[in-house]
Amino acid sequence: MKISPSHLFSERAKGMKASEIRELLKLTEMPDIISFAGGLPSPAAFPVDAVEKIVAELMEEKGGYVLQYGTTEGVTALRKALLARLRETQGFEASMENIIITAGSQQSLDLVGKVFLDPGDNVIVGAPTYLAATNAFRLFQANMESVPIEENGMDMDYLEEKIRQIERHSKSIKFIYVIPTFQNPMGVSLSVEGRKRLLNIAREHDLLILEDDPYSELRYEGEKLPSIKSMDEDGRVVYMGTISKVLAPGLRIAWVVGEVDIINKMILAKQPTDLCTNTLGQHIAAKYIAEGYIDPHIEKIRKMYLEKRDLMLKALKEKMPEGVTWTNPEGGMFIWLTLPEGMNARSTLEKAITEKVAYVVGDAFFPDGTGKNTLRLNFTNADNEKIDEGIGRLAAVFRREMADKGLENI
Ligand code: PMP
Ligand code: G9A
Repeated sequence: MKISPSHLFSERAKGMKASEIRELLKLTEMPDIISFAGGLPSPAAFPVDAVEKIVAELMEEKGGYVLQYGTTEGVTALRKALLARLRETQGFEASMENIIITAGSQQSLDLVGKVFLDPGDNVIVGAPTYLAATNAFRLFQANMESVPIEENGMDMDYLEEKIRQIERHSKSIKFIYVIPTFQNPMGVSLSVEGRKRLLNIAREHDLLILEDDPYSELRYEGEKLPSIKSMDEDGRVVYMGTISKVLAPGLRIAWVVGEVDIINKMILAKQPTDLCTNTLGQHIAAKYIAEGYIDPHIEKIRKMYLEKRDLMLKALKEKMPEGVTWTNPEGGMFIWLTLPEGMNARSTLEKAITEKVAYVVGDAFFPDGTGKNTLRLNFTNADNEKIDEGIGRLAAVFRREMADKGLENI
């Protein structure tokens, strides 16, 4: 007879829950489903030929060296190439001791959790926010306190009040987690004024800001916004970037830039996890950036994704029933839909899946489980010719449900 190990699991393990995105990924890998679910790049956006050439060159030039273990902080050539690029694209200077390479921003979130969070600590996040970030912080038994996200990003008045409220109860807040540009899941961005105010609030209350920035280079229109890190005068911003959305998530390469003491703790936290990030992937990324492949590539995928975004917005406009509203993102990968009050995006998802189209339910992104009538659509992954078809199927599901609930005349 096999043992039942449940009584042996740690308190931490008992609280774990599956990512709704990861669960859906299994389903949406089925070939006949049109998936607007996972935040996946288009497979057509991967630079297969350039990577093939780079790998051949690396083997020729460096041989087994690129297959060896590396340091925990990451390959020197990649850290140098990234620092130069961050200076150019994000407007901040940092030194080699300020950067660590991680196995994806997901690992960066986990390491931040390991380094900063004790059970019962409070973390301030958006409502909604990236669900795998809150899952990562919850693993350290932290408590999520949420602040509404609006058209211009996090509501700063609400944030100030929320912090005061928590401090009145003498509770510890460790950091504010934000995705300031083309936020996941809503696609909205925090305004310049909002960024300045966020920094002032963090300064006043002596909090860290965790700036998660996978999407800022995927801008299709509008004015570029400064990174919060570029305005940080006292080292309270921990900046996280990744190549997942602009090059390839399969390489699992990302970085954290922050004060030396923070980076050193993250190095220590990473050692027991995986010793180092995959060396070959780091060398590929380093060459891809240092040899100038990256900019023309991003230019190319911006055009590709702009077209996809516009196809989805057009289809939504043409097909969605009255009463359904959505965001109009200037970049990134997501459009956020709000169904009429009284609708439940979880029950419509079941119906959508029978119609072979998928999205991620909105309530999964709300730390308190609200947002039942919301959902997230990814527009970068599906083939262009499938976007219109998929939105048509979704619109039919919503229209039927609204009729069943007597909500069609909103
Ligand atoms: N943060 C945000 C906001 C994301 O959207 C994602 C991926 N969807 C990640 C972190 C993780 O990215 P990766 O681990 O691929 O770098
Ligand atoms: O595949 C993943 O889990 C990454 C995608 C994230 C997202 O859909 O936001």
